[in-house]
Amino acid sequence: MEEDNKYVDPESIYTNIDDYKNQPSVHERSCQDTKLQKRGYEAASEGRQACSGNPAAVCLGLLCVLLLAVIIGLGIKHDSGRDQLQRGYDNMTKERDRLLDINNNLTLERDQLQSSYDNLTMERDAIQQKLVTPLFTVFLFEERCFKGWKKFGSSYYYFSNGRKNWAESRQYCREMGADLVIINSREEQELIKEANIYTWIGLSDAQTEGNWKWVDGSRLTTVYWRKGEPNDAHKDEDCAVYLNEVVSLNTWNDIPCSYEAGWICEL
Ligand code: MAN
Ligand code: CA
Repeated sequence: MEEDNKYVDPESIYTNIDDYKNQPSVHERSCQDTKLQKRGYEAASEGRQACSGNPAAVCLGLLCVLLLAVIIGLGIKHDSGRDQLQRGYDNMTKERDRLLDINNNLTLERDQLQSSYDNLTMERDAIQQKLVTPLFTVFLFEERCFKGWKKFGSSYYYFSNGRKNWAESRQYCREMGADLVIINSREEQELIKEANIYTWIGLSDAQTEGNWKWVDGSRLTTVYWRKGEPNDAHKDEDCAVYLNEVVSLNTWNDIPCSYEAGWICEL
């Protein structure tokens, strides 16, 4: 029975008005209750209900914890995403460097190949010049021999049938890989006796009057002018012909280059 009376209405403990006036607010009382609870007061059960039973505070606390968890979670996620990006970036950088290396190697190989190719081309050209060209030239010589070319010494000679002016005659020879005949020996001078009466030779002073030069630019070594020639008659005789009508070996005359005559090519 006494057990039941242990609970005392908190307000009944204030015995006078001052005490009543000084009575704590509801909250203060609630905390007093807590204190009482701590002291093992029997009203602990009610006090517990009043303090821990504040749902707003609990919810706020829980919300804070949840928010904290979310923030930490997001932070971790953000960190892992950033790490992933960093790893991706690192991998890309490595891959780029690897590709740059490959590119450099390929460039080097290409340059080496180009260099080898250039060298081979040069070697081929050298071999061609040493071997193929002379063979081809000999073949052409043989062909030409059949068509009126005559071998004498180390040269081949072509005696024309038709007539052309000096420039056209020379052009004909050049198209055959030859040029108008250059006479620099008595033997050559004698050989040409077989030619037609008027035959162009590769001698001209068209560039500078009186300065006779062979078509290869060389000066005269042996001279076989007719007596009184060259006389540049009418001031327009700049090309030399071989005049085959005379018995003498001195057969050259200068005449206008526009005349038409036979010609001799030498190769
Ligand atoms: C004569 C001489 C030569 C000249 C010819 C031109 O034969 O005067 O020197 O070249 O005429 O036809
Ligand atoms: Ca003359």
